[in-house]
Amino acid sequence: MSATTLRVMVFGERGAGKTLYLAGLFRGMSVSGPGSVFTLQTGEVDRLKLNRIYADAVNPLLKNFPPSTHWQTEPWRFDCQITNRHGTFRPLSVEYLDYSGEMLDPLDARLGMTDEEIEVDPELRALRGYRDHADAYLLMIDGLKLLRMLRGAPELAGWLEHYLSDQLQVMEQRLTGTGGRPPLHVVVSKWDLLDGRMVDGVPVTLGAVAGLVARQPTFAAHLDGRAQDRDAPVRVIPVSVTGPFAALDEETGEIVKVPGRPVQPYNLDVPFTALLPDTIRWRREQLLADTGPSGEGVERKLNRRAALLAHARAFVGSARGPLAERLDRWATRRQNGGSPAMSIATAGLAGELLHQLGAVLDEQESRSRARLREIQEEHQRRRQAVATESEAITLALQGFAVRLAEFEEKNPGSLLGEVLS
Ligand SMILES: Nc1nc2c(ncn2[C@@H]2O[C@H](COP(=O)(O)OP(=O)(O)O)[C@@H](O)[C@H]2O)c(=O)[nH]1
Ligand SMILES: [Mg+2]
Repeated sequence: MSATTLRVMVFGERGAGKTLYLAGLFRGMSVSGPGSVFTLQTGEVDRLKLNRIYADAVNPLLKNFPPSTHWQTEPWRFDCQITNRHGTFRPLSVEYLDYSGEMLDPLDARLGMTDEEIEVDPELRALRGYRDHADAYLLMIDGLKLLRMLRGAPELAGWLEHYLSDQLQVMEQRLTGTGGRPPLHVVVSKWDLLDGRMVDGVPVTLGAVAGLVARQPTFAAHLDGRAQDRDAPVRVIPVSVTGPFAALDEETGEIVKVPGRPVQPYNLDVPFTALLPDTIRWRREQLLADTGPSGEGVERKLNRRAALLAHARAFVGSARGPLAERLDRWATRRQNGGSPAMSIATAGLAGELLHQLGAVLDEQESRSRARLREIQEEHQRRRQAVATESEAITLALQGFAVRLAEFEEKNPGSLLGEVLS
């Protein structure tokens, strides 16, 4: 168990690539590499399952890719772990809910479910619970479908708008009123099939795809809503688990393995890396907006109080449970009054925490643009020195900020809307 847990609800049609993405993400981040600050760990059974899915997918001797997952709502839980001579630290956990795509439409005739069955199905109930309490959404767009749509397949005309508005509708059903819309990462799968491919004499680029997504009418309205309510940002992130090892068989329209070509994963870590920075920035913005014009003054006053500062620092190392939920609780308690001293103190704690982490993030981003390699080496050295949970989460966050800055620099069109300052 780690100090902070972020819950991610994964949206995507059957076959979009959700499960293989999670298997590839775990595979890539569970082994330490140059520049990595921590590794991902999971329970023994899940580790074996994910390894199996990944191994089958990249095994040239198995002709077919593994079949899609069944009706289930078991989250995959990944712990970020730093191990050194001081001990083992798990500053952050992320839970991904990877369900079968058709669970969002249980009335689909093929499933043959009755109203009654839908009402009582425990898996569907768990899915609704997750929707209401997710800290972030990962919306996967099937890269192969996108390619076919771009090429003008008649059965896919209007598919993107329809698909996006279906998923957004589910997100908008969120029942918990607090906190607004959490970060949304639109992940385009199977990027190996799309990247640079010529369609109508123009190469497919991330900028073009991000623009296309942002122009879909329902999605555009959603982006406007987020900007107006100061909700969390939306990113578009292209990923590939296989790289050139997979290819499109133009005759059958199927994805096939190409033995002999390398497996080269692409950007699998980026959606993971963006989770904590996006959550922190968003909550900080909200908190500052909520406290109004006098908010900064209040915050400054509170910052001078040494006891509060010490509490805020200890918070990162000691608190248990989902980060966003705790911050929500604090913010709501403050808004609802209660004892004035108490509410100011709790607001101050949340504010101070966000302030500290936000400052770490800002500083790291501006530095990382300057000297990536040097910073990675410095992080490696500091990894050895981590002695508390609080140092562990700060270092993990700095690692995320570096990777994210690197990605954003290469992909300037990936951040949609004007939500982040
Ligand atoms: N070319 C390519 N194909 C992929 C990639 N990821 C997944 N696929 C294909 O998409 C299929 C479905 O993936 P899966 O993860 O089971 O989809 P899910 O139903 O969303 O969980 C796989 O069997 C592969 O054929 C990728 O990165 N590149
Ligand atoms: Mg699946």
